[in-house]
Amino acid sequence: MRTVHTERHRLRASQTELYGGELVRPFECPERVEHILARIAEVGLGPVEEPRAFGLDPVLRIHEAGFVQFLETAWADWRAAGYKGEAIPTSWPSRRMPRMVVPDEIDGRIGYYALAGETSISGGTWEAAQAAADVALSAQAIVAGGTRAAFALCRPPGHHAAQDMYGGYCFLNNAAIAAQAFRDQGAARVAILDVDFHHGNGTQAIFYDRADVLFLSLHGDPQFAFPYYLGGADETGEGPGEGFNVNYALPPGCDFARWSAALDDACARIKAYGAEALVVSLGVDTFEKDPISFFKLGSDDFTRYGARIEKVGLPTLFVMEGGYAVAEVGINTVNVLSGFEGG
Ligand code: OKP
Ligand code: ZN
Repeated sequence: MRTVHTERHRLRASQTELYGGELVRPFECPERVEHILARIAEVGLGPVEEPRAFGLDPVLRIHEAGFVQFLETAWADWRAAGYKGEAIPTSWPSRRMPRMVVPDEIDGRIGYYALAGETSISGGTWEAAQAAADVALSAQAIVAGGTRAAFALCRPPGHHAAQDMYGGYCFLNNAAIAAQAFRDQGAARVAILDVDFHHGNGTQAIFYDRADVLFLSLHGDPQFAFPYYLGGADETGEGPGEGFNVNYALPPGCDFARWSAALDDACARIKAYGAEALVVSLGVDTFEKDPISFFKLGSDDFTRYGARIEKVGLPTLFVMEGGYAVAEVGINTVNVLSGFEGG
């Protein structure tokens, strides 16, 4: 399988994550990608290629222009305000504050666009996020060109980012941007299967009122897991999108038997939908040793489920999302891709 990757992911090098009241080194760190690349080489998965630059047009098919402008200038604006640390919001437009006007001052703007406070913005964040979108679009072009599958080794990840929200380590929704590219190139129906441990709230929000993109997510029940405020099984879409959003909210301790039963149901729905392309939001934080998650998949289970996804029979784009057991992230990620190839 061909992989698309760029060293520019290293520009996302935040030093702080607000965690338990402390500023810790972010779980979403550059080493994650190094482990994946090393494993790709070790097993001989296939070539690793540079992305090309697609510019902002495909990004703006998904994200609001004001939000993109915010991301582009947030770090400079934060520095200009005289702050010494990385950019972290402290105010939000919360439930009883529905004014929904974008403030001018940076503290107001950052809180307006943030969905959570763990994700610091630092120098280079925008450049890396844009590079990750180019990685997704370049791998999408490989699949659209007739290759059965490709791997977009995106970093930072994307599935928590919505039209006008960043957070949960995500800035631009790489999978959504790629899915929209399939649509814009003529695919009538596209499915997005999100197997990251966390609910893909951003992807759900982006496609919630649309029937042309089916979104399915297997994740930790939001009663117990980030992002907490979306991801229930009762969220099925709205308007024309009713019936085209499927959430599998799974309990703490969920093992492969239970998880893969949900996967099989999702795969059957993707087939019945008549999708012409499949985008997989591939997070490997379902692993039993993941430091911030609570599922119990073993490394061999990733191989098994890669083969099951292959059986759906569709042109498939894998887009990297989470996975924080850094030493095993390469093994688990490449197991999914090898399992697909052997499926
Ligand atoms: C990003 B992706 C746990 C806090 C969790 C954010 C997690 C973001 C996950 N105490 N904080 O979906 O892997
Ligand atoms: Zn995750």
